[in-house]
Amino acid sequence: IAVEVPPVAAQLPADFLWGYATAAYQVEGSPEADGRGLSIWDTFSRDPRHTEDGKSGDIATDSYRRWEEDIALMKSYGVTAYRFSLSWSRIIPLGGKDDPINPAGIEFYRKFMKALIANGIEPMVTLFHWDLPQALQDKYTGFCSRQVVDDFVNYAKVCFDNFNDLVNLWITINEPNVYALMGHLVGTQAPGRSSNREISPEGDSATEPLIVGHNLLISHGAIAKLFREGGYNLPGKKLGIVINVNWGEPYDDTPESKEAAADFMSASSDWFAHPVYLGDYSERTKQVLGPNLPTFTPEEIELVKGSSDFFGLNHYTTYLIRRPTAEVSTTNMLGRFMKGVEVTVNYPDGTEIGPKAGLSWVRPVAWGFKKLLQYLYKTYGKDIYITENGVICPDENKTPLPEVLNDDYRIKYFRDYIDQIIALKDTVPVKGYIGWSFLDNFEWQEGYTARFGVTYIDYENDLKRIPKKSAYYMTEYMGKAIAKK
Ligand code: GBH
Repeated sequence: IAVEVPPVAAQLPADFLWGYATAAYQVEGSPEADGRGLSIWDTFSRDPRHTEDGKSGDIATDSYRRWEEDIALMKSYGVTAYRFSLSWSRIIPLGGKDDPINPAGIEFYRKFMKALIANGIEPMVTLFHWDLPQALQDKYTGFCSRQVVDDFVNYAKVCFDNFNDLVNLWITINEPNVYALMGHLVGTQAPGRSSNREISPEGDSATEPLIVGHNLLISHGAIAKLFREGGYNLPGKKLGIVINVNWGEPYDDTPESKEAAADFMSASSDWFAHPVYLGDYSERTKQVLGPNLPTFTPEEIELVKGSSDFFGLNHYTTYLIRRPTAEVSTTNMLGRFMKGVEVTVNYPDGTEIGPKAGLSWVRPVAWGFKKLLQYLYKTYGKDIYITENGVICPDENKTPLPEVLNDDYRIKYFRDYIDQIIALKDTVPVKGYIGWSFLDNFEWQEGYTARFGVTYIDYENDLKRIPKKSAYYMTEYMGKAIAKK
């Protein structure tokens, strides 16, 4: 595929990290290979009612077996980093601190990381991207219980002991806010607990997401303490958390909409970022999330405060925020969660905030990204890594080969978003940009029907990897935009 990239000056620093992300359960497959234990995503997605196409991640993109081919492809893209996650139940099949370690799991990830490094690609490693060992869910309801903290810290220690010589950038948790809400309020992601669901309601969604969030925060704090006090925090190494934050723009100029938007931001970023960067839940978060929000002890406030070396940001889109009205009913994850916040994509005059994409929640709105970056730096004062950003083209799933490879819509999205980073380069320190995703993959509740990759996966033809036009474009564009070493 031929791409035309306009001339661009090298404006990003030579050490700017650039690459793509995936997560273990979304790409690996081979759920039973080499002693791996089951995770809550195996259990959840093997029930065909839980995914759009009725399929599980049993095969995914088969990356557990095709890792050499994947690394070669990545190298051809010219990336300097790859963000991926470790499968907890490959490393400790039953998950707990007294359970045996699986040497084959460790061996796999070591050879994988060594191969990345040998190809000039920096591993950016997430410990937990949602695939909790099923045994821990069964034993004490997973993150609903405080017991998870010791098991999570033990798993982190096993990872630090075995991989720290190969890893400079550690991420503890991917999107704790999404895990808590989708798994324990909406119930459309594992462990699928929701008292709001019509089919088999489980748990108490008024309290559980908040308890899960709390236990995730304490786990993160305890892991950061281990990292720093256990001698792992050597020069050049960093550890942080990744939060999913969309920008909430006031729907109109009224004070009500402005307050609603501030509430939205508070419950999306402050909920996790305030304890981590500033200490404790913010007053506004306490108000918006209400009396079910657990309280930290003074020791826990200190444990969690300052526990992330950077702000890891997964960002996809922007919403318009107003106070609720009778005629609009909110289906959005956060809108369901917060009283007094209505999430919409239509302005008062009916025009839309951005063009439709291949999934309803992910409209491109690059100016919202710019406002968000300014807001996050002003509020939390940390270096930012973009750890996920991406989109699906309209009807991408219904478009056949070879037209599907012409993903100009994705190219425009990436360009517009990266251009915001360049525009802010002297005022907001963004240290890296990781696109979602390297490959089309198992998109959780959407199954294989939502294709976020710069690489097309031909599910009908032995999972063949075919670079989309965006892959070629990004290689050219980032190759020019990042200064040479
Ligand atoms: C990320 O989540 C994940 O980290 C990644 O694994 C995933 O593949 C990728 O993005 C693409 O989805 O019910 O209308 O509120 C993104 C955060 C939050 C986006 C939940 C979809 C549900 C839409 N997700 N949200 S709604």
